[in-house]
Amino acid sequence: MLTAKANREGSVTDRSYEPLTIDTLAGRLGQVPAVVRRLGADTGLWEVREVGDGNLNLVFTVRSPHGRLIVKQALPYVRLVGDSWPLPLKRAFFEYHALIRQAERDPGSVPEVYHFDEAQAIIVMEYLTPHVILRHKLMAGARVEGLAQRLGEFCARTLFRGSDLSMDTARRKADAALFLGNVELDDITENLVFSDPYFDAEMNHHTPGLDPLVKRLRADIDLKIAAQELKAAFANNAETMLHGDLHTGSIMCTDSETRVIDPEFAHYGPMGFDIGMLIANFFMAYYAMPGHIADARARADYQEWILATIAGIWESFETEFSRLWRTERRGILFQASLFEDQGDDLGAEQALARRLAHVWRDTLGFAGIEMIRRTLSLAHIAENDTIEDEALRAACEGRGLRLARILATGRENIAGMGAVLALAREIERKDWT
Ligand code: SR1
Ligand code: MG
Repeated sequence: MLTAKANREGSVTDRSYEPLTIDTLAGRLGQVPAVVRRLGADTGLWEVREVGDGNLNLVFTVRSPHGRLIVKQALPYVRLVGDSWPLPLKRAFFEYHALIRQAERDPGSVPEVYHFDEAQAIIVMEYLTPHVILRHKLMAGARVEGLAQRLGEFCARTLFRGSDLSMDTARRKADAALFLGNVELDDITENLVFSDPYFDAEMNHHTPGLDPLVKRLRADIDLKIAAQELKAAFANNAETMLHGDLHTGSIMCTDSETRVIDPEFAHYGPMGFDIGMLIANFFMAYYAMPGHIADARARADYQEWILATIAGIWESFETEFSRLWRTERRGILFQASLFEDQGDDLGAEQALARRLAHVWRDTLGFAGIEMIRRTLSLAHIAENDTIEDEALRAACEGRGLRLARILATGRENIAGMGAVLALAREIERKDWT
């Protein structure tokens, strides 16, 4: 049983953990000042809906004539699988701590947190409207203005400002220690992302038409070594606080505004992990388009928009990261005392170029690994899952797997985004059936 704990507003949760329901939510949160301030005290006017469609948690929308908000509550098990897979509630604690850090490091990028109750694993936060999950927009062939720039900036600001390049030793060590506690979610990533796809793991599933390709990938020694080297980087290279699950289901957009949600997998790891996972999900959407846009011309236009978005994310990341390097590098690594303070601006620029090259290689590798796991492991993507024609789905997923293998194993030798996009287009043009 969980014990009572002080929540963020200093009031006390005097009951042991209990999942909320649409019927109990108003009674349970009707006394919480931060909630009442936004919805009003008359809970009879609150309209509660359960809207969670993610893999892990309960998510409610609550509206009243006065306002609206989101209530997210962790369940003690993996929602996608059921209570046979227990999962600790403390992931809400890590999500809360990640959200407040992201809000500080990139203001306006994440929903505002109104209230956190650790014992109940509840986060009450801003209701983003009329935002929808980016993955759904991609399936509908919708464009989002400024998407690439915003996502690149989010990556640069959160990854730079959570790292040794920005933080002092005491803060950096305290944060790394705090997020080290997110053990069970790290364990999910370490297994589902880096290991399960490469053997016949229990929860794996894939489209039957991929059988021959899957067999080849599981016998591919270079690929398995690449996956394990990247797993070592994820587990050992505590470069910064990552979002940890930065796919297109963790992003909400209007036609022109972008926000990032759901950082419960927050983890101190390599910068390229977030960027790689992000662009992997765009590449998979690119290959899934034959299942979503029938008109060849419209499809090709939209696919080019997706590729331009991928290129734009990296470009925006590089630009903003470089700006932060030149203006905010006050942490424990690459101190100005060794470079600019000695008049060695060139040295600082060389070091920056080397850091960016390192992040680029990791980004490509993690992008490949993410595409493979979203096709062969437990958690797939809606863009592919909703393609009913199995042969077509296998063709789309197969193209993604081909690009993925090249990115993961060839990450040291792919010079720039132009080469990656050319490869992506070449694979898309071929009929692999
Ligand atoms: C059991 S959780 C499966 C996946 O869902 C989350 O969104 C993460 O991506 C995780 O790997
Ligand atoms: Mg999530």
